[in-house]
Amino acid sequence: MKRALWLVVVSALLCAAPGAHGATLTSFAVLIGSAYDVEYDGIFETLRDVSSAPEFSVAQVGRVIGGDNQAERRTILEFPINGIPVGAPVTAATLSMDFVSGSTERGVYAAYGRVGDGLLSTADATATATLAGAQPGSYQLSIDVRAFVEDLVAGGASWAGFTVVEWIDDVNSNFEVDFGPDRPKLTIDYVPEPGAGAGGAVALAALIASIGGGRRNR
Ligand SMILES: [Ca+2]
Ligand SMILES: [Ca+2]
Repeated sequence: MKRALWLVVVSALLCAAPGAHGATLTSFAVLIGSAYDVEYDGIFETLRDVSSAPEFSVAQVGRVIGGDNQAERRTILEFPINGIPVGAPVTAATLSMDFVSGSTERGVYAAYGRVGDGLLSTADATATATLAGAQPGSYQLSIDVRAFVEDLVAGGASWAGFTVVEWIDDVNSNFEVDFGPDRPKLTIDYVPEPGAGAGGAVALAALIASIGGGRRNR
């Protein structure tokens, strides 16, 4: 769990990137899991938590029919977004994943959104009521999830949850879960409200001071 805490701190620090009129939060996935439905019966009975995977590791998403490795695999991601003031307008939000192997040039990837809770569960795998965005397969997946994230921010959510599904049979793809820049991430551009923005900056400065970091603003 040390690494998870570290990611929370890094995610918070990275939010200090104000543009001319807005700010950007880059939140790396703190929680990453793969849920498995071996019998294709819609019940995801197995959950693999790869949030603290080694230096370089991969997780899978996809649906394999036949062969020795059958299962439908769905990816569960949760990102902390509590650095954004409640109700701030969101001008852009992108869910990024870096695929390293598989059938990513054939599939279509759908990201279903949900309010996160800071926990991985098999129930997250079937939380597909809200389609946040979709994109044809690519090794560099960048799904536009702006409208969904704006709703989350309006509702004061602390975590953004996504369940990623590959929409084609007989494929499976591996994406990177490394603790580097290619870890799944959620990038959010938002406009701080006049009051809330200042409060956020003060809170961030307090956080930096509390960990003895001291980053200098130019
Ligand atoms: Ca099953
Ligand atoms: Ca969850």
